[in-house]
Amino acid sequence: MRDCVIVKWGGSLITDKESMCTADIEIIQSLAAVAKQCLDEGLDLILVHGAGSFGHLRAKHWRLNEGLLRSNNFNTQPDCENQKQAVSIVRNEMLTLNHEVSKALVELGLKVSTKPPHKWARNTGSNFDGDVTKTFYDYQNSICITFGDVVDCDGEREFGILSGDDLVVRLCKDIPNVKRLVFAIGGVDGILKRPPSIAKPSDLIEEWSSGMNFEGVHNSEIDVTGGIGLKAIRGSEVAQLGIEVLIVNGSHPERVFSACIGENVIGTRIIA
Ligand code: IP8
Repeated sequence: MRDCVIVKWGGSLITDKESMCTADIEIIQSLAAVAKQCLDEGLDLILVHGAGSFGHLRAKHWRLNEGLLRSNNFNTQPDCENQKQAVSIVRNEMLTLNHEVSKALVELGLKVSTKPPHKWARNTGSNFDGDVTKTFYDYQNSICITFGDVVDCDGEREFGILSGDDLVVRLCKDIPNVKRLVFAIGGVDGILKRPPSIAKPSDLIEEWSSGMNFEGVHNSEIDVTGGIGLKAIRGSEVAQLGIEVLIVNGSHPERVFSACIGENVIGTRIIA
């Protein structure tokens, strides 16, 4: 059996986070080329991508991460009047971003198979409900892609945000031949000792385990999910399964490739 690598392309890496629904096509194409190189190396690859400016901005405005809020006065938007409309708009925005991702892979001659979470998953957190093995039945024949999404939830919440960082944990648990998990993030080389704005190269934490302090970027004005902190926590859950976990700067595609094939690379390795 071939080794499988789960790769998460961060939303802030593949989109311009400040500007609503703007994909960074150049980065997406460079990462797609890395995906092809990985297949050429004989790896199976499952791709998970974040939302960036395609999901977070509107999800934040409508507080979709809190579920249905019956007694709240929201400022309406020209194209959206209530939370339920926002749910379907964000789902469509995610499909639009996914289309850009899929297109870049297909243009390189790769076969892709997209699994939008709102069609197969329920509830949030890495323990969400959904049959991963059945849904990803074809991961050895094509690049299966999934992404952070708004999913239906039980009870009065009705809906919530399932982050790509939660999806990767379940993929690592349920797909039998996963060898490593690679987070390709935007703007930083990995987990840093000091805030990214003042950090020097020597502030990169090369090996991180839970309990170690760090300063991360989590723009809570924009993000409805957990930024680097959530990646660190989820990464350490995965490391405990005996799977290698790396966080690398996705603006350097060659680092993403090295991480995927298990070479030494600039970045943070998460250990159990
Ligand atoms: O960027 C968030 O997914 P993430 C999904 O992987 C939405 O945390 C719709 C905001």
